[in-house]
Amino acid sequence: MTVPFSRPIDTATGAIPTADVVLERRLSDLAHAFAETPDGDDVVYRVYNVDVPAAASDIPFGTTVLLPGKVGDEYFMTKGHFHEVRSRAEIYIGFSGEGLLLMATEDGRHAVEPIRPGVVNYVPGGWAHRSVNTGPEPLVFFAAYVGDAGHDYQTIDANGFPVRVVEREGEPAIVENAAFRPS
Ligand code: PAN
Ligand code: ZN
Repeated sequence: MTVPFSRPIDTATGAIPTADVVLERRLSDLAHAFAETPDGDDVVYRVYNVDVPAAASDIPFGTTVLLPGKVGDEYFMTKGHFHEVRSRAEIYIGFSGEGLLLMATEDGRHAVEPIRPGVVNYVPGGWAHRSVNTGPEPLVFFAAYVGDAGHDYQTIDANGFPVRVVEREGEPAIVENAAFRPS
């Protein structure tokens, strides 16, 4: 049985000093995600996770620190995933920076919501989710989800997202992803 606990989070930097897992994703981990082939192997994002049991009765949570940058005209983004158990929902809360949350269903519907300080995003079951940093500072957000959700990265690796976020005349623009293949 999980006992009550608290964990401090630095909401400016996103760091959870007592995180159980700290993941680092580099350009090489996202090689096929961008339209263009990335140069070099910069860090794109870090994830700080606090482990609780992977059960429907628990709520794992953590932060993501998505660095500013672009590959060609496409902004840095996370790999993106469906939850293995498709019905499992998630919430994001923006802490600092500015970005977009792309969401998509397997049959190709999509939605785009802002990630910014003080805004809560609700990701319903069945919607893949990928965050994109459209600003000059790190995008920092908190995430919490149903414990038995699991993470399916393969479907996004294979199909992509229906849209991409690119810079056009200094502003973020949502464009169709020519490489997208619905399941
Ligand atoms: C988030 C993501 C995190 C990193 O905690 O896992 O932002 O993105 P990827 O997992 O797509 O690399 C979440 O949605 N958890 O379920
Ligand atoms: Zn998720």
